[in-house]
Amino acid sequence: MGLPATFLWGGATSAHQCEGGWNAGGRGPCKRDYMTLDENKNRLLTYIDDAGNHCFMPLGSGSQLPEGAHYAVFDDCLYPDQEGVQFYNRYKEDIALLKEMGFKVFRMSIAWSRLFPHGNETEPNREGIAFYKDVFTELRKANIEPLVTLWHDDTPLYLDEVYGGWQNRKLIDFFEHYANTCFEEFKGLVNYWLPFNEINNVLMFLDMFGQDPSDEMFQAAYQEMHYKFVASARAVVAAHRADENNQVGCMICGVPFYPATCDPKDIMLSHAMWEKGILYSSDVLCKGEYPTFAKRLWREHGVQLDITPEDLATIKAGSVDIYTFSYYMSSAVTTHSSNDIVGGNCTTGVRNPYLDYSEWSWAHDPLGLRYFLEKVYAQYKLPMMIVENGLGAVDTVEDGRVHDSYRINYLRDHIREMKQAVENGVNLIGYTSWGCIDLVSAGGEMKKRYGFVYVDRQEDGSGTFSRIRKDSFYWYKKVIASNGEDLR
Ligand code: P53
Repeated sequence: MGLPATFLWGGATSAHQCEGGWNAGGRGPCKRDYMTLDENKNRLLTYIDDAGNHCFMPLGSGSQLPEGAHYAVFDDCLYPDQEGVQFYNRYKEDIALLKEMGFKVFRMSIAWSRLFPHGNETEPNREGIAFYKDVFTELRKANIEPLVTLWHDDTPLYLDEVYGGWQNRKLIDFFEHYANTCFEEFKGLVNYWLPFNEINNVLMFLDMFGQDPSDEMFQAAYQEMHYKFVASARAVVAAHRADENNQVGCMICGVPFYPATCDPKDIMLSHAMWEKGILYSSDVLCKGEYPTFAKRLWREHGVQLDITPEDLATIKAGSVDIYTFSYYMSSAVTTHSSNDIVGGNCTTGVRNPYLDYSEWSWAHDPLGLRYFLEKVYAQYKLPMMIVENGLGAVDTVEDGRVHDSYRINYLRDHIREMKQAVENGVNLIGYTSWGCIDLVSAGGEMKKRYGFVYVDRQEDGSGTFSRIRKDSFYWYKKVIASNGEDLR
């Protein structure tokens, strides 16, 4: 049967991880601009307190400056996101490379603070609008469809500091105005939109990586997500109003949970993780209503939500058109004690003895992708798109070449299973692998690379930013040209 001829092959990025130009063109700052790494790779924000001391604090959604302090850049620290991989200056060269691979779609995000430096202005920064118009036009010229995320972990700093970020209901209005501006300004250039990246993470990651998260942390997570759900729904309504060709997706971090044993308690635990981590958000975004188990989840942590009848009506009116998600790995969970916890920068759960793990302890599990696709499709029956997938690995340049067979193997295995899911009836419309051009990882590391294109930017901040086609570049080009038939 194979994939439909219209299948959207491509790759994905986010503004703060690739653009750079953090203070160019009138852009306002966001927290990630002040993020540096310590020797243990902990992500820290740098600031000066009211006594003039240089201080550090962990990056987190709740991190708030002490009274009288301000964020500051220190000369002896490195800030990977400030320069990214200089997409801001090199986008023409980059888009030419994507075109050479035959990309049909390119996922990127708009930096909110490039359009609204504080996040709450009435009039957008025209230089920011002009930049994205140029990028979208360049993509269109290359016959590449833009797929645009509006929020990818980069709330304008001002909104975080003055309003307390997504704990504040006012953010919904600011976001709606920002989204509307995008739909109006980029009308005719962009038709695929994702309001929020990995909206479920706030909650799912508390269970996956939180060390004994408190009820207050759950309260904050559920509240933040509720405001984002309403903001997403308003964006969906506005997108459809602005242009009937607009299609809007949810964006779920897709982690399939497996019971680590056949103990019914483990089956129920993995079931509960699906509910809380995946289905809770997916139901709200795709069905337009909170699932029946939501009340139980709130009760578990004594959560009291600020949630109005108008919010629920908005959510109902603004469900998404496409189920979009990222997939990197599965997670095995158990009620039994186990010392074999998976480390790495993000997954807890126990080590799955049937799987191999990457250098960052992420499981290599292509069947998990198929499982996620088939299970979720049966649930929502919406067209689906995989908008992130890939292998973060260390690459070495030898005589100007990068032989990344490990990456080709990972992608090939996942594309095979994705095709199986399509054979099984899943309506899958596209696939964009993550970090198609090397970019700064979410953990702030440069050496964790995903790209088909190598960027000469090193962990210590050295490098020329020049681009090199990796072996996977030529491989992916063939995959696209054959519409996924030639995976050799
Ligand atoms: P990095 C964890 C687990 C799954 C998805 O991640 C995740 C994360 C965050 O670390 O986030 C997405 O760079 C996210 C991207 C991110 C990408 O996965 O840590 O949308 O911004 O870069 C890969 O290897």
